[in-house]
Amino acid sequence: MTDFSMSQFSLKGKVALVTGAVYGIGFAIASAMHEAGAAIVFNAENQAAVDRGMDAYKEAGIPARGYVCDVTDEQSVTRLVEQIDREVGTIDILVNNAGIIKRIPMLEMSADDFRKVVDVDLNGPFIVSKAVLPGMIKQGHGKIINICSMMSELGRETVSAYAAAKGGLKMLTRNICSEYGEANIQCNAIGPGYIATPQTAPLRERQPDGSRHPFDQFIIAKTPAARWGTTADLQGPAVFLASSASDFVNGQVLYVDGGILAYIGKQPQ
Ligand code: NAP
Ligand code: GCO
Repeated sequence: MTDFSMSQFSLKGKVALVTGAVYGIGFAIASAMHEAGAAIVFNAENQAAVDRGMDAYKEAGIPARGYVCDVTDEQSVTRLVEQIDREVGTIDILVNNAGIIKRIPMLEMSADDFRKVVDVDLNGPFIVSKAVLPGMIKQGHGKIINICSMMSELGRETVSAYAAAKGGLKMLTRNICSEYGEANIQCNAIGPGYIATPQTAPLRERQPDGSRHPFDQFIIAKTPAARWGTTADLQGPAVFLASSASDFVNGQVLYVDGGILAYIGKQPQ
């Protein structure tokens, strides 16, 4: 007789902070965690973005709380965590979702642009994790989920800063696991493939003649599933990594990529 129960996937009674979860992948993950029983809190850089998010969660019937906070601003993040602790409770689940990308050939990219991408995509997760960990350690458990990328494993033209940051985020994931696993903290990552969100919209734009964007065709050929991912494809994996069903999973990157990393790519017809 097994002790297994589907309740292992429940997030009931948990507080989940999803950074930058106004729309896109973060909003989808927050929605799934709500469905699994978690109380949802999110942040955005400004009040207008928070308001947009609150409208979206209200329309979805999700009682989320939104806070203004730039993940790169350590003092603002400290205030955010203190405010959530007072108003909602200790954060049990952190999803480091907020991120940016700048697609610029390296030789044309300024050091300032490089720093901005690394600041949001790598320093941000460090800053927020550092602020959230003490509460998790005090309560004896915590889940951190970093949103990595295909670029945690692969490079491509024009995304040097993003790839460097997402590669670093994979190693930050492993290091948080290493330092705090004994405190019953599980830190894992999700590595989405190519997902249809505003961030990848430029790569999917129809051409003037109505044909598919060359990069769109490229990704279809590189993906065994022969499609772009949707934010819904990430919801189950996120709930799994946030739940007690994954308590012995630590330091891992779960690639949700339709098989891209396993596939050499469809040969041209
Ligand atoms: P997105 O549509 O661009 O959304 C990113 C969110 O992060 C936006 O709400 C953005 O706010 C917010 N954000 C940016 N900088 C911030 C900061 N300093 N502080 C707080 N919030 C900030 O991106 P997405 O496609 O949903 O991707 C979400 C995450 O998944 C990112 O980390 C991305 O790198 C990663 N990812 C995406 C894909 C994909 O194919 N889409 C694949 C792999 C990984 P604003 O709207 O105000 O800019
Ligand atoms: C790009 C894309 C990718 C995706 C994602 C893939 O320009 O190559 O934006 O970086 O956002 O990270 O996993």
